[in-house]
Amino acid sequence: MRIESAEVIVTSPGRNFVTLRLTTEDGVTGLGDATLNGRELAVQSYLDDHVVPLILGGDASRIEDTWQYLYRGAYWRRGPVTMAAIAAVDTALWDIKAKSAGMPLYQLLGGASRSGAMAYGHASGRDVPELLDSVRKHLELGYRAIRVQSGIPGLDSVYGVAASGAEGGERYDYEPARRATVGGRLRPTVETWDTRAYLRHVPSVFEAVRAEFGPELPLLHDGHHRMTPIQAAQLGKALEPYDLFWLEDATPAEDQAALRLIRQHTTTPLAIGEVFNSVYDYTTLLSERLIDYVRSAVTHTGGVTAMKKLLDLADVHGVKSGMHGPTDISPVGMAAALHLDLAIHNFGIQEYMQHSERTLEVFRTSFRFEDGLLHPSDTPGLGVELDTEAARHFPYEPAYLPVNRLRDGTMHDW
Ligand code: GCO
Ligand code: MG
Repeated sequence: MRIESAEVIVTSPGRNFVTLRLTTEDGVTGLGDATLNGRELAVQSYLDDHVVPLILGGDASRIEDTWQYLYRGAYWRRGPVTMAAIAAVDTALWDIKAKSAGMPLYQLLGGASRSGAMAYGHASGRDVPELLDSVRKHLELGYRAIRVQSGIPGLDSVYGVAASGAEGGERYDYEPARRATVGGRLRPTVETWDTRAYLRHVPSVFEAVRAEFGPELPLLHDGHHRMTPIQAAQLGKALEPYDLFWLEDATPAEDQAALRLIRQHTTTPLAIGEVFNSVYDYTTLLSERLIDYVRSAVTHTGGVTAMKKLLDLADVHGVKSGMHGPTDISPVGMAAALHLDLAIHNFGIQEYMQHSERTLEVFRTSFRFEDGLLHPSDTPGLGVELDTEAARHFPYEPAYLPVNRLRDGTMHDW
């Protein structure tokens, strides 16, 4: 089954997406998500200029070999751009194989291990009353687990908190990247951060949420890499009374060993890895059981093949999945995650920020969100198609994630 054609489709229905479509000589198509928020065109070029020419005419059935060819053959290994490009090819080949077999992808991955994948949504508020309303709204939407992010007194804006109300109800769900201009030039927006103010405030937020919604509701929180290890340990400890499902990205985790310090001080479960792009980013974290959930997405970690291997390694060490699922993971990437979520043994939870209606004009999905659970559907393949004509109506618009500076102007993590 030869790969006859490949198209890299960049479209911006509500936010930028990069999608690879492969078509075989007998007309079977497969899709792969290659979206890298704020750096989309780098992946488009990596695919168009350095990958597509090497796979055209190749055997679409050789998924593992194609993965190894693109990973080892490039000489330059890993990195978000490379692994997003490899992910798109790999996912598209799995889509083709499952369609050709006449079955949904999860059946090829071992069949269903559960009835559905528990999802969590993003509640946020600039203050506690707004946050509590957002939690209520997400419960009404059917979520059974909720990420809680809050404004911080003294800080104008905090990443992850919907700019609702004053900004006309703009939902954070839609898109964390922004188009902003400074002096007429496109620039990332700049947010000001104060970790001590954050650490003083967050426990009171969870005190209020628990008081309102009780002890049962699984609550998650994202630290967005902003704390030092000892600050993360301090927060993890302070949040223990509120029994979080997880504290995510508590500290920048290129320094995997830093998680040892956090682990020594707190039993709050830890989730890490949405910015990782290979299993090698996790080796210490997994072998020493320094985390409880793997946050990587299929889209950023080399595809279904690589993600399955990573999650199997995690399972050996008692670590579960918690795949990244914001709106900058396209419906194609989300569908790929859901097939893995349904099939693997060590499923934990699936992040699910619902894509906008505009996005769904371009991506025709078949996965379902019912009663707090996601199901990829039994459509053969991934179960997503891309409407090329509709995609043309939404040209690429450069947009960047915000950058984060301390009050004195020092660049900070986020
Ligand atoms: C999450 C992430 C998002 C990211 C965004 C970056 O947990 O969903 O932290 O908030 O910031 O996906 O592209
Ligand atoms: Mg996150």
